[in-house]
Amino acid sequence: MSTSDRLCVTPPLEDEKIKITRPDTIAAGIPAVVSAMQHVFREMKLRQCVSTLFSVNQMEGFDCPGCAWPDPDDHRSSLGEYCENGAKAIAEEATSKRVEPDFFAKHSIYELSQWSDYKLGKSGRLTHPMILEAGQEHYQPISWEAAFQRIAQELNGLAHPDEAIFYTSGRTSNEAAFMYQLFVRQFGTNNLPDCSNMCHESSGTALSQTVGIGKGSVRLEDFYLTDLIIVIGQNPGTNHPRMLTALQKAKRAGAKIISINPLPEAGLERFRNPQEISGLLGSSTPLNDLFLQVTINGDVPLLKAIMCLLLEAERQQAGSVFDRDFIDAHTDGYDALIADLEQQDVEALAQASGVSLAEIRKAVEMILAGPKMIVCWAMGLTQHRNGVQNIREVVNLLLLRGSIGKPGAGTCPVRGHSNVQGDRTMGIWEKPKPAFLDKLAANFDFSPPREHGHDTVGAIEAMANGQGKVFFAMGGNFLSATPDTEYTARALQNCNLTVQVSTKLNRSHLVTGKTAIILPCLGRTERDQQASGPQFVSVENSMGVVHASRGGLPPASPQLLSEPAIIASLAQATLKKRSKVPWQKWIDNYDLIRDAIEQSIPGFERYNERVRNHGGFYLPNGARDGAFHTQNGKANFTLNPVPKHDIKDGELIMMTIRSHDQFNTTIYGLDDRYRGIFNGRRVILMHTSDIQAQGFRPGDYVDLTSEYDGQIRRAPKFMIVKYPIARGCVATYFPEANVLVPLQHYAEKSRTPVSKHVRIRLEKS
Ligand SMILES: Nc1nc2c(c(=O)[nH]1)N[C@H]1C(S)=C(S)[C@@H](COP(=O)(O)OP(=O)(O)OC[C@H]3O[C@@H](n4cnc5c(=O)[nH]c(N)nc54)[C@H](O)[C@@H]3O)O[C@H]1N2
Ligand SMILES: Nc1nc2c(c(=O)[nH]1)N[C@H]1C(S)=C(S)[C@@H](COP(=O)(O)OP(=O)(O)OC[C@H]3O[C@@H](n4cnc5c(=O)[nH]c(N)nc54)[C@H](O)[C@@H]3O)O[C@H]1N2
Ligand SMILES: [Mo]
Repeated sequence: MSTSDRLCVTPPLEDEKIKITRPDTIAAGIPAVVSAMQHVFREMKLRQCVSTLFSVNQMEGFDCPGCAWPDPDDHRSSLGEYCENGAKAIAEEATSKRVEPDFFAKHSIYELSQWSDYKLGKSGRLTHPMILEAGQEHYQPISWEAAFQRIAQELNGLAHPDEAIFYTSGRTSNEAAFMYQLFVRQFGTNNLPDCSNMCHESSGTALSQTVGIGKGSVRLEDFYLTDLIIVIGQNPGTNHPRMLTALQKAKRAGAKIISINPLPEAGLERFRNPQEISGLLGSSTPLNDLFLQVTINGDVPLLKAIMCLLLEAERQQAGSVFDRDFIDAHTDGYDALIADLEQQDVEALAQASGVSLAEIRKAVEMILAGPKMIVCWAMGLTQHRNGVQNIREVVNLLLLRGSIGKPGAGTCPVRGHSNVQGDRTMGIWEKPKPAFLDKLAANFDFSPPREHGHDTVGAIEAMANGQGKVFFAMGGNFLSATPDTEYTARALQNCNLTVQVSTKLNRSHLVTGKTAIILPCLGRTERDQQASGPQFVSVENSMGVVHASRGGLPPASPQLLSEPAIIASLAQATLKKRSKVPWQKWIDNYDLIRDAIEQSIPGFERYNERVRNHGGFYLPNGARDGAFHTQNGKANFTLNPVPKHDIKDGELIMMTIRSHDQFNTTIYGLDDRYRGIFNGRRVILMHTSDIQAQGFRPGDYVDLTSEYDGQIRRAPKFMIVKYPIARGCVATYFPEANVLVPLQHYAEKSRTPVSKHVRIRLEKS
């Protein structure tokens, strides 16, 4: 379906007056504060702004609904542990604008689908449960009770529970996530795809196999003890701005930083800390000591080249480079790795990586300068066909240096959504471990389904071929976040019922199953009042700290229910006497949910007591302590071949990335300040020589096509922007370019879509 049809399934084309300036080389500082304040004051009343911004990420406050970067265990800035993009996330949720029933009476879904994602989001907070009856064009109000009955009826009418799919986005609290997976399993399915499938699934898969835990191993303190931080495939200046403060502190403590990226990202060049007076006055800290401009997906050859050169140095002086004691005592597969490295041709590796051997030698020198190293990464490594291998190669490097399981060293996959890690800990997973299911069976007296469920790709396929009939989403924007938008739209439209638990309007509310329901819920910033008094929820950050989050604002509407309350009501309506869980009691007092979590999941001993401690508590982490809970009890070296790409003449490699003014599919604004792109999003960043070679000029408009398995996908009208990106590589924004990402191409083993590696061609628009 194209944008000219009645229902627009992709972000519509608009007349954008795009302005281009030189990319920034300094992140944050005054412009960040100004930008944050503009967003906040546009959305919120002044009185609320001040108290809300001051309580973000404070010990007694709420967890920032932005990213999952951890808060300092001890000292927290009195300004609020705040950052520009955190402030935007808060303004987005705490907006004073409302989407009430008369909004839907006025605007049909067809009309709304012609609105940009930006305009949809800016309409305000959803206030009432709404239903779109089959064949209708307008949502109408429905009572909560009637909504739960309709969903229950549809679910109970299915031939098999596996015909229902239950998606989760990563903002859901631990309490809501635990209840949700329990309800879904009591209903009878493991169809629990989540945003993690599109995000750090490759990290979880690789780390579980190699070091025995699918999470990172470092704490924030390790940044201040380390010799070297490698930031690879990640753009912290935009996506984890508070990480820049940690990098600055690390540098002041003597660490060096290498960044590896096809783009020179401003956030890694220099940083003005907006929380320091000197930063506001203009003094900036250089962060990067070395920038390696790798080609898209050139990371395996680059890391291999580094290891080959390390091996060379080790050969010159045995024991001086590799940590043999650690390797002998704690690892498996060393000899095979060395044999593999010996087969490699370093020149060819450098060539494949796009980085010169001279630059790679500089990196090797920096690695050799100290024994402790941390590697941080995000979507630049995970969203590739060889995403799992990318991360296993990172682990190989750390293991050779014995740089894990000790202070100042280890793995740091930087998580995306603020509780995506906690949701997985709570059992949101389509492939649950038998031991976890055994616990649920014993504690809640039922037989959980044992067969694995659908992940995100599997869920889209199931809906497309008619096996998935009910789609329920706990948050998120499934249509726009997943690949192959037009195919996914048809899959969703194939369902009998789609239900979205949401705070804000998005395209998934408009492109729906035959019947659609919106259940509006409380956000992080809001007070959650239940029978026993005000409640708090808890979340787990990127470094495995579980802590409380308490909202302080009055709810956006008196109609809103909390996510736990929605799940409890739905579970009661659907399962009736089939469930022995005291759903209502859990809602009256969330401590009882936490007691149930404590009984079911290791690491949550004395949950209610410890979550009330300042700053919360750390979950156990074997890799952090040097204990590798893999099948063989060792940390495992792995062999990861250099990926081969069949790039045809004229094709470019496209990565889909985030602008500075978005949170995934939520568009805060139309600027990408650090990259010097203003007032528009349909741009394609290209190297000047590629622009020339393709016969275009900066400012020209092109249509993008991708061809996979004989099918051509098309995204019209992108403006060419000259940018210092690696040659042969281009960048566009997600979700505008998602139509080009083929559903059937995903990472081996983790099935994460290849959103950072799409072969495309350009045509004059
Ligand atoms: N403000 C804001 N914060 C966010 C989000 C947001 O949208 N907005 N999203 C949240 C979520 S869910 C997530 S997962 C994270 C995402 O955080 P990031 O992973 O930082 O986000 P991306 O924009 O996808 O950027 C990926 C980076 O990888 C680089 N890259 C792409 N391909 C390759 C490659 O092949 N090799 C290497 N070495 N680098 C590559 C890109 O140039 C880019 O700098 O951020 C979270 N925080
Ligand atoms: N091409 C391409 N595609 C990608 C990516 C990419 O880099 N490139 N990145 C992928 C990644 S890393 C991720 S994590 C996914 C993200 O996928 P999702 O998590 O599905 O998408 P979001 O845009 O984060 O979801 C935003 C919606 O969540 C709802 N929401 C916000 N707060 C709350 C809340 O507190 N409760 C509830 N119930 N709802 C809430 C709002 O209605 C909002 O419209 O996208 C993936 N898709
Ligand atoms: Mo993510």
